[in-house]
Amino acid sequence: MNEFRVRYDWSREEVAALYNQPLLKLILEAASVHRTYHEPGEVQTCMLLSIKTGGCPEDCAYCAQSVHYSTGIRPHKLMEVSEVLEAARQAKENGATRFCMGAAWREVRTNRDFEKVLEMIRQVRALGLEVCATLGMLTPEQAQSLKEAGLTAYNHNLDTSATYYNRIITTRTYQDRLNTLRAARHAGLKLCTGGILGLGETDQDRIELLHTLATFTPHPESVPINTLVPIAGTPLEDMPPVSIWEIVRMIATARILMPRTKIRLAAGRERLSPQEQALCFIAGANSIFIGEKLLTTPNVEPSSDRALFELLGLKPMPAHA
Ligand code: SAM
Ligand code: DTB
Ligand code: SF4
Repeated sequence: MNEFRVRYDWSREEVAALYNQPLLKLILEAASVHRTYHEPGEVQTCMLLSIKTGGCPEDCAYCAQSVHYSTGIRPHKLMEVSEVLEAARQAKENGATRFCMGAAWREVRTNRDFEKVLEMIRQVRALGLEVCATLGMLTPEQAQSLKEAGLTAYNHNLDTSATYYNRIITTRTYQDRLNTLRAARHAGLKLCTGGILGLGETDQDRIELLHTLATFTPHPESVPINTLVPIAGTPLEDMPPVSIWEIVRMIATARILMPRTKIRLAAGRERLSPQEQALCFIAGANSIFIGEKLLTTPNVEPSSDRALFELLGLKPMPAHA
């Protein structure tokens, strides 16, 4: 029995106390938890593909793909199964162990497009990759179909606290989000759900989000920590960048609260130096998005990531670890 027990009964006060610790103490504690539960040299490598881009009816204030803002992205209807399979093959060749497909949908409709997505999942899974999808809201039946097609995990971010949520999105509720997560879990899918820093939220909101995530029983299998990629034309285009110290504080607290979870240093990594990224790995991050592009914005250059892995002695975590 180690001293860092996996707990689901964290109180808001306990989360706040961890979060507000002196930073170095917090990092060191997180690093100890990390070493207890994970192989510190392994980082999960996920490749994202936007299988349907733009034209989304939701009004998420950070998003390039909402119809409510003119952001200048090129919309694209659902891709063909063969194109997606080719991208997945390349992802595997480039060292990815998880392939994540994103669609700019408010919710899944049970129609021919959904059938196509199920076929994409079957074919990508047959390559030996973990498959994740993020398609908006799901019914329990749709979640079940995704599971049967071989989906590993479903991504559906809570983004921020329940309190701050309606300042960022007005076209759905926090409870809608929680319902989809419940449907996904009930179908036996792993959960990938996290947030975004830099939406104008307070420390209190971050603590509230961490508390919500850390009291999921069991914990989400992965928690992406994104920092806002500001998109011209959206209401949040002029938000100031989030400091590395805030990112590290968020990652370290998440690591202590959810010892077994993969904590992903997600969007916004492009802005961080190798030193800053190393600090995030020390604080417990053990998953990243690789590849040239996220959904609509550039990611870290693959050659820089190869150099970073070489420099820090990191290797990709095997699929289904
Ligand atoms: N439409 C689906 C949904 O919202 O669940 C799936 C795609 S959506 C783009 C996936 C997630 O990407 C969002 O929940 C949000 O957390 C993240 N995201 C989108 N735009 C972002 C941005 N500009 N900066 C950081 N994260 C972003
Ligand atoms: C997640 O947490 N971040 C990813 C993925 N899950 C779907 C998306 C990041 C999007 C960044 C902005 C863009 O490229 O449009
Ligand atoms: Fe649509 Fe998802 Fe973008 Fe919100 S985050 S506007 S739901 S694509």
